[in-house]
Amino acid sequence: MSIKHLKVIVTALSLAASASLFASATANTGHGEEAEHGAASGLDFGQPGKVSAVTRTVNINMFDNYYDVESVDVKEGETIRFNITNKAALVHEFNIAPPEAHKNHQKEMLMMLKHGVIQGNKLNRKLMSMKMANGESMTHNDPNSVLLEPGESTEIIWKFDDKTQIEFACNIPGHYQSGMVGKINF
Ligand SMILES: [Cu+2]
Repeated sequence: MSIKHLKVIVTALSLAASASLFASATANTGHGEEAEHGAASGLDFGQPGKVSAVTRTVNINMFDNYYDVESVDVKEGETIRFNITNKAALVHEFNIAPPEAHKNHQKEMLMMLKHGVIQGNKLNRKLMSMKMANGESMTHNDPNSVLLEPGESTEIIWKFDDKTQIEFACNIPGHYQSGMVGKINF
Protein backbone atom coordinates (compact mmCIF):
# COMPACT_ATOMS: atom_id res chain seq x y z
CA MET A 1 0.00 0.00 0.00
CA SER A 2 1.36 3.41 -0.93
CA ILE A 3 1.62 6.35 1.44
CA LYS A 4 -0.93 8.15 -0.71
CA HIS A 5 -3.52 5.41 -0.22
CA LEU A 6 -2.82 5.31 3.49
CA LYS A 7 -3.45 9.06 3.68
CA VAL A 8 -6.82 8.65 2.02
CA ILE A 9 -7.80 6.00 4.53
CA VAL A 10 -6.64 8.07 7.50
CA THR A 11 -8.59 11.07 6.23
CA ALA A 12 -11.70 8.96 5.75
CA LEU A 13 -11.35 7.58 9.28
CA SER A 14 -10.91 10.99 10.88
CA LEU A 15 -13.88 12.32 8.91
CA ALA A 16 -15.97 9.45 10.23
CA ALA A 17 -14.76 10.15 13.74
CA SER A 18 -15.58 13.85 13.56
CA ALA A 19 -18.97 13.08 12.04
CA SER A 20 -19.87 10.88 14.98
CA LEU A 21 -18.49 13.49 17.40
CA PHE A 22 -20.71 16.06 15.78
CA ALA A 23 -23.70 13.74 16.02
CA SER A 24 -23.19 13.20 19.74
CA ALA A 25 -22.54 16.89 20.30
CA THR A 26 -25.86 17.79 18.67
CA ALA A 27 -27.62 15.00 20.54
CA ASN A 28 -26.30 16.55 23.74
CA THR A 29 -28.23 19.75 23.11
CA GLY A 30 -31.00 17.49 24.28
CA HIS A 31 -33.90 19.47 23.09
CA GLY A 32 -35.62 16.96 20.84
CA GLU A 33 -36.43 18.42 17.44
CA GLU A 34 -33.69 20.96 17.95
CA ALA A 35 -31.11 18.21 17.95
CA GLU A 36 -32.57 16.94 14.70
CA HIS A 37 -32.62 20.22 12.89
CA GLY A 38 -29.20 21.03 14.33
CA ALA A 39 -27.79 17.86 12.85
CA ALA A 40 -29.61 18.40 9.59
CA SER A 41 -28.58 22.04 9.34
CA GLY A 42 -25.25 21.19 7.80
CA LEU A 43 -26.98 19.35 5.00
CA ASP A 44 -30.22 21.20 4.47
CA PHE A 45 -29.53 24.86 4.13
CA GLY A 46 -25.88 25.56 4.86
CA GLN A 47 -23.09 24.95 7.32
CA PRO A 48 -20.64 26.77 9.59
CA GLY A 49 -18.21 28.58 7.28
CA LYS A 50 -14.43 28.80 7.30
CA VAL A 51 -12.78 32.10 8.20
CA SER A 52 -10.62 31.83 5.08
CA ALA A 53 -13.73 31.61 2.87
CA VAL A 54 -15.43 34.75 4.21
CA THR A 55 -16.26 37.15 1.36
CA ARG A 56 -18.23 39.73 3.32
CA THR A 57 -19.07 40.91 6.81
CA VAL A 58 -22.63 41.90 7.64
CA ASN A 59 -23.29 43.83 10.85
CA ILE A 60 -26.51 43.00 12.63
CA ASN A 61 -27.69 45.05 15.59
CA MET A 62 -30.49 43.74 17.75
CA PHE A 63 -33.06 46.01 19.38
CA ASP A 64 -36.37 45.39 21.23
CA ASN A 65 -37.78 43.57 19.16
CA TYR A 66 -36.19 43.96 15.75
CA TYR A 67 -32.95 43.80 13.77
CA ASP A 68 -31.57 46.91 12.10
CA VAL A 69 -31.15 44.82 8.93
CA GLU A 70 -34.33 43.64 7.19
CA SER A 71 -32.76 41.32 4.63
CA VAL A 72 -29.40 40.07 3.45
CA ASP A 73 -28.59 39.27 -0.19
CA VAL A 74 -26.32 36.25 -0.59
CA LYS A 75 -25.01 34.15 -3.44
CA GLU A 76 -25.31 30.38 -3.47
CA GLY A 77 -22.17 28.94 -1.84
CA GLU A 78 -21.14 32.28 -0.31
CA THR A 79 -19.61 32.45 3.18
CA ILE A 80 -20.62 35.46 5.26
CA ARG A 81 -19.45 36.69 8.62
CA PHE A 82 -22.30 38.07 10.70
CA ASN A 83 -21.18 40.45 13.44
CA ILE A 84 -24.07 40.42 15.86
CA THR A 85 -24.51 42.93 18.68
CA ASN A 86 -27.34 43.12 21.18
CA LYS A 87 -28.09 46.84 21.63
CA ALA A 88 -31.44 46.13 23.25
CA ALA A 89 -32.61 46.02 26.85
CA LEU A 90 -33.62 42.35 26.61
CA VAL A 91 -32.03 39.04 25.62
CA HIS A 92 -32.34 38.27 21.90
CA GLU A 93 -31.44 35.51 19.49
CA PHE A 94 -29.94 35.52 16.01
CA ASN A 95 -30.74 32.23 14.32
CA ILE A 96 -30.25 31.34 10.64
CA ALA A 97 -32.73 28.63 9.58
CA PRO A 98 -35.74 27.75 7.43
CA PRO A 99 -39.12 29.03 8.73
CA GLU A 100 -40.26 25.60 9.97
CA ALA A 101 -37.07 25.22 12.04
CA HIS A 102 -37.75 28.60 13.65
CA LYS A 103 -41.25 27.41 14.47
CA ASN A 104 -39.85 24.31 16.22
CA HIS A 105 -37.21 26.34 18.01
CA GLN A 106 -39.87 28.68 19.40
CA LYS A 107 -41.27 25.78 21.45
CA GLU A 108 -37.84 25.19 22.96
CA MET A 109 -37.39 28.87 23.71
CA LEU A 110 -40.72 28.84 25.51
CA MET A 111 -39.36 25.98 27.66
CA MET A 112 -36.20 27.99 28.36
CA LEU A 113 -38.35 30.93 29.42
CA LYS A 114 -40.54 28.76 31.66
CA HIS A 115 -37.48 27.20 33.31
CA GLY A 116 -35.89 30.58 33.99
CA VAL A 117 -33.02 30.17 31.54
CA ILE A 118 -34.10 33.38 29.83
CA GLN A 119 -34.91 36.07 32.40
CA GLY A 120 -35.75 39.28 30.54
CA ASN A 121 -32.32 40.86 30.25
CA LYS A 122 -30.33 37.92 31.61
CA LEU A 123 -29.40 34.40 30.66
CA ASN A 124 -28.92 31.82 33.38
CA ARG A 125 -25.90 30.16 31.74
CA LYS A 126 -25.34 27.96 34.79
CA LEU A 127 -28.82 26.49 34.36
CA MET A 128 -28.15 26.09 30.64
CA SER A 129 -25.16 23.88 31.35
CA MET A 130 -26.95 21.70 33.90
CA LYS A 131 -28.62 18.41 33.15
CA MET A 132 -32.31 18.30 33.97
CA ALA A 133 -33.97 15.37 35.76
CA ASN A 134 -34.93 13.79 32.42
CA GLY A 135 -31.30 13.83 31.31
CA GLU A 136 -31.84 16.68 28.89
CA SER A 137 -30.28 20.10 29.08
CA MET A 138 -31.12 23.57 27.86
CA THR A 139 -27.81 24.41 26.27
CA HIS A 140 -28.15 26.66 23.30
CA ASN A 141 -25.14 25.76 21.23
CA ASP A 142 -26.24 25.14 17.67
CA PRO A 143 -23.77 26.54 15.14
CA ASN A 144 -26.48 28.51 13.32
CA SER A 145 -27.69 30.39 16.39
CA VAL A 146 -26.58 32.71 19.19
CA LEU A 147 -28.40 34.02 22.24
CA LEU A 148 -27.07 37.32 23.58
CA GLU A 149 -27.62 39.43 26.66
CA PRO A 150 -27.79 43.23 26.29
CA GLY A 151 -24.33 44.60 25.45
CA GLU A 152 -22.96 41.28 24.22
CA SER A 153 -21.69 40.69 20.71
CA THR A 154 -20.38 37.73 18.78
CA GLU A 155 -20.02 36.41 15.25
CA ILE A 156 -21.41 33.58 13.17
CA ILE A 157 -19.61 32.55 10.01
CA TRP A 158 -22.10 30.80 7.76
CA LYS A 159 -21.84 29.19 4.34
CA PHE A 160 -25.07 29.32 2.35
CA ASP A 161 -25.17 26.09 0.40
CA ASP A 162 -28.36 26.27 -1.57
CA LYS A 163 -31.44 28.31 -2.28
CA THR A 164 -33.70 26.91 0.44
CA GLN A 165 -35.93 29.55 1.99
CA ILE A 166 -33.95 30.87 4.95
CA GLU A 167 -34.70 33.53 7.53
CA PHE A 168 -32.71 35.01 10.39
CA ALA A 169 -34.92 35.30 13.42
CA CYS A 170 -35.27 35.59 17.16
CA ASN A 171 -37.33 32.77 18.60
CA ILE A 172 -37.85 34.09 22.11
CA PRO A 173 -41.64 33.87 22.60
CA GLY A 174 -43.43 36.70 20.80
CA HIS A 175 -40.37 38.23 19.15
CA TYR A 176 -40.66 36.50 15.75
CA GLN A 177 -44.36 37.37 15.71
CA SER A 178 -43.63 41.03 16.48
CA GLY A 179 -41.30 41.25 13.49
CA MET A 180 -37.90 40.12 14.75
CA VAL A 181 -37.24 38.24 11.53
CA GLY A 182 -35.39 38.99 8.29
CA LYS A 183 -34.98 37.34 4.90
CA ILE A 184 -31.97 35.79 3.25
CA ASN A 185 -32.34 36.54 -0.48
CA PHE A 186 -30.50 34.48 -3.09
CU1 LIG B 1 -35.76 38.78 20.41
